Amino acid sequence: MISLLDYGAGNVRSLRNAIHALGFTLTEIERAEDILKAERLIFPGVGAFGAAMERLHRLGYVEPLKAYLAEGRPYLGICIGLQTLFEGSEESPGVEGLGLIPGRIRRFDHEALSVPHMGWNDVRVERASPLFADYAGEKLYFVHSYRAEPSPENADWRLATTDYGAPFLSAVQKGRVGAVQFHPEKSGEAGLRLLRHFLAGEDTLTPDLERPATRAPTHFAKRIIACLDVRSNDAGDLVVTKGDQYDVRESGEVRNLGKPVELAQRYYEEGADEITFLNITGFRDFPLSDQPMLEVLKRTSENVFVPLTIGGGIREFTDANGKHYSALSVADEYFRSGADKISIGSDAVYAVEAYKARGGVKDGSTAIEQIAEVYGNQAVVISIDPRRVYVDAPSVTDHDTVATQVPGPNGERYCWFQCTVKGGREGSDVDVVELARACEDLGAGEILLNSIDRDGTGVGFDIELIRAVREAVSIPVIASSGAGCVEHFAEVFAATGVEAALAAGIFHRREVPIEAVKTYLRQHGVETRT
Ligand code: 1PR
Repeated sequence: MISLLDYGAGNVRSLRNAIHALGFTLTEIERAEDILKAERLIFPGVGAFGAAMERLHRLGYVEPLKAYLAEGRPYLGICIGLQTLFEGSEESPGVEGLGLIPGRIRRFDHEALSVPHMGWNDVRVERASPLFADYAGEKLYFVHSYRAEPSPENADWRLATTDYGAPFLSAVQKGRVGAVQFHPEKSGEAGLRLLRHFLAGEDTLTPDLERPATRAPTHFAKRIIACLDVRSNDAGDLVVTKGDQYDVRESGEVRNLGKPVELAQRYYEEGADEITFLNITGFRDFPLSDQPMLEVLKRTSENVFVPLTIGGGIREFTDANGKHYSALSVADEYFRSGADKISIGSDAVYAVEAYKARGGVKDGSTAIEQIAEVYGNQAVVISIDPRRVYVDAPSVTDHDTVATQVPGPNGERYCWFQCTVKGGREGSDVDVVELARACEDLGAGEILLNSIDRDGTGVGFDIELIRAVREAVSIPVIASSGAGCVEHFAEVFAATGVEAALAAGIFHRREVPIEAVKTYLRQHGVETRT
């Protein structure tokens, strides 16, 4: 009997799906007494350390969980499920953890590194464990801003380490109690194999499973993301579409490049590191009444075991009957349907306009703050739709300008990047640099940086735009819009240092396979997941 400790704070649908896909059945921990009845317990902690501990206390789970762990019964913690085994965390000062492992969790150095550590990295397995019995060095998916450091006090727990700046504990195990910092349910086939070992009961450390300790450094990969812009066509079918500079119609018809669930499955099999769905008419249709889109997400998450992001329409809303929905409740529904991250477009611009008007003060009122508080910063992506505004000189505008190599229509040598809303239909007085900075301050975990000028053109990413944003924030940045060939990916990574690059048209039209992008990048010294 496998029991899942889900305290209702995030998306554990993907873990449930992975367990079902592996042919196992699950029971849910519904009350404190269920914990000591469990035969094998999985705790996929999500969100912040303090919030997780607070919920465990509120539900009366802390004492039975400590008792279960003290008896050394089979346990697999994931992410926060690893961190809560320690005494405490810098993330939530004053909050006690379960205290099974000595030491405290600390934040990554965000001065030196892009934080969260979000993406695919290797693990260095340092002891023999059935969990890693057939691990062949594949990269696994991590997303976290805090980590446990290896120390003499926790040496007897140390199972695997990973380098990000310095080494951190990516897996711990003592007896039958183990935990991993990465997400096996989001780590493709390699993650599923590891999960299967735990589910099948092969969890005791056995001395005959010798694994030579390796000292090789691990390497964090650049991510390649496939993006599906989704909307209803005029016949009412949900289709993947693709625009040129955001115009998705051709001869009056919405372009139809395929069915969302099938395309997402194809990209998973072809090696996409992540898949993003953008509900591009979400700004006008209320997403919670858009059941087909939620269905797409549910069906995709049953068989796709890499991170899924969904955007479009995340904002507060009052329906025709006067019922009010918060942005958080819209996000809740997306997470419940299988999203790992949500992306906010138009509403982020409105939030930053209000934040500027308040003099850059956070008051907890924005969707970014509210969703990040519950689901963690890493779950909140800001999708920016900027457009170039050319000027003759920096002095004519208050906005951050760049000296451009791509002059304007009248030969202008400077431009700023204006944020837009409603899929580029309306401009704002916020530029990309101030938007990115403000959203980072409000608690966003990642920036998805589109470009209306480059979208669908295939002429390459807008390096000047991407560099300006990459330099302004320390959260990960995804370069998007304009990819036309493999060389464009190498160029954007080399010139800007972004963590990920996204494309749509060339993948949908099968002009460039994802694997060709990765092979080319590896040949040019860029680390990717194979
Ligand atoms: O404003 O929170 O409701 O979110 C709406 C979302 O829909 C935003 O993330 C916005 O970027 C997106 N969106 C709105 N209208 C369009 C459109 O195309 N008419 N699509 C749109 C944005 C940009 C990327 C595209 C890349 C790569 N599409 O998603 O995939 O540009 O394309 P390429 O590789 O073919 O060049 P809200």
